Amino acid sequence: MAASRVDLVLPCLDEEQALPWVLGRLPTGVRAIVVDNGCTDRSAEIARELGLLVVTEPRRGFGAAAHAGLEAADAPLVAFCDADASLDPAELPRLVELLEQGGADLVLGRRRPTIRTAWPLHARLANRVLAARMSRRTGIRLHDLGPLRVARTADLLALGLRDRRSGYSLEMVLRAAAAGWSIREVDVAYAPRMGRSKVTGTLRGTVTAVADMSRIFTEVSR
Ligand SMILES: Nc1nc2c(ncn2[C@@H]2O[C@H](COP(=O)(O)OP(=O)(O)OP(=O)(O)O)[C@@H](O)[C@H]2O)c(=O)[nH]1
Ligand SMILES: [Mg+2]
Repeated sequence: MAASRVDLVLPCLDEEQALPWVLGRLPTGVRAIVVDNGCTDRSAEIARELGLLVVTEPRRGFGAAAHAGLEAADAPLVAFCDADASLDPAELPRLVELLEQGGADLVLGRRRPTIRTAWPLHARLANRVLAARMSRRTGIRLHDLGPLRVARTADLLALGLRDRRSGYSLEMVLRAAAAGWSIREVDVAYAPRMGRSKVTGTLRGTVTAVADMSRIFTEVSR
């Protein structure tokens, strides 16, 4: 990959335990944009000490953080990755290659758990139901929501994503498909997160995610 072809958005809510590993895994040509979503730990300091770009987004929510990162991106391609060390940024070049050479417009990392405990059963089942619904809606066979993903920055901004909570990733897939984008999947490793779980490991996180995603299916027209 050429220098700084990809800006990698890392939405971050108290990930000081995971961040050093994640930031040590950046491939050449990838610039990290750490979005501080109201961290009360040392996440933002860790990123600043490494000389990285830190964007502050005080409005809570995965979508608010991810979108603030997208708006700060200026490389031709933008990628997203959880900052909890469950996904490995070193796998990004394969996604980028498929986008650039395979004619895809959005490449999603299909999570393949490294060990059983990486992906709790209820979360895996919920994701399977979600993937089936996404496939039916988009007409594209999809297996995973794909939190590690890459697309063209300008095109993504033009999609006009509106969700600022847990529906953001789904809205991106549905609006991309509705705009006629080619969406492809690549297998990526999924390891147990470092630090405290916020979504799949908590009742509140799971309920919010299900509610937000159901709303997105209703709101985004075919
Ligand atoms: N859940 C959540 N995550 C946020 C928020 N803002 C930023 N993030 C970051 O978004 C990424 C994804 O969130 P995770 O908490 O890993 O969500 P998940 O992978 O669905 O579930 P767990 O890993 O089980 O918590 C992480 O890097 C978070 O730090 C927010 O308001 N809520
Ligand atoms: Mg996670």
